Amino acid sequence: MTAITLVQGDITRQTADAIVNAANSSLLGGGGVDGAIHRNGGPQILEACRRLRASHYGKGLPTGQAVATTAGRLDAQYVIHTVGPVWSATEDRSDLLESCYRESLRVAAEVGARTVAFPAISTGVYRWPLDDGARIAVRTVRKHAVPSAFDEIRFVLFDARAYEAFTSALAEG
Ligand code: AR6
Repeated sequence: MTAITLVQGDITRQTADAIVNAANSSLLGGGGVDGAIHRNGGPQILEACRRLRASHYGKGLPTGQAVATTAGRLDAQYVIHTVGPVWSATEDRSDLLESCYRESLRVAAEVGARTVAFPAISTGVYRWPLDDGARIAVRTVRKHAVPSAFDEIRFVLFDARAYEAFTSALAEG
């Protein structure tokens, strides 16, 4: 069985096999989770991202996809970078947000990460409404976390509001 757990705090302080980054297509850093991961994980992560840009991802990582690098100084083996969609009031981009969770889990299983920490992708700079983002996250992880592949999928929520949104989404069953 895979446990789905919730923690309030800074994702860069977590111990896990893989920590998921809410990145942007450039893979070269930004604010929010991305900024904290590069700041606290150190320059090895950026070096690995630059190599990815010079090889497989010349045009950047497309929205909804995921890729793993070293976790540098973080207490993890891997950072899995994924690019969430920017919220749109006129276009339903839910499939892309779902894809972020699904593809991150696929990459995690590929590298053998059994404990994976996720932030609430797209709910910060990209302005996705928290309750809806939480529902999509929980639903997608429930659907795609293969029980034999994962021990724990942990959502790490920065503040009380996000923690409550994920608590409700989990309770909705
Ligand atoms: N630990 C856990 N959660 C955090 C942390 C942290 N250290 N910092 C922020 N959050 P965001 P996005 C929460 O903006 O919306 C970057 O510039 C935050 O409160 O990190 O996918 C990238 O480079 C929110 O609930 O990611 C992209 O350009 C959630 O994490 C863009 O932002 C996600 O907020 C991606 O935007």
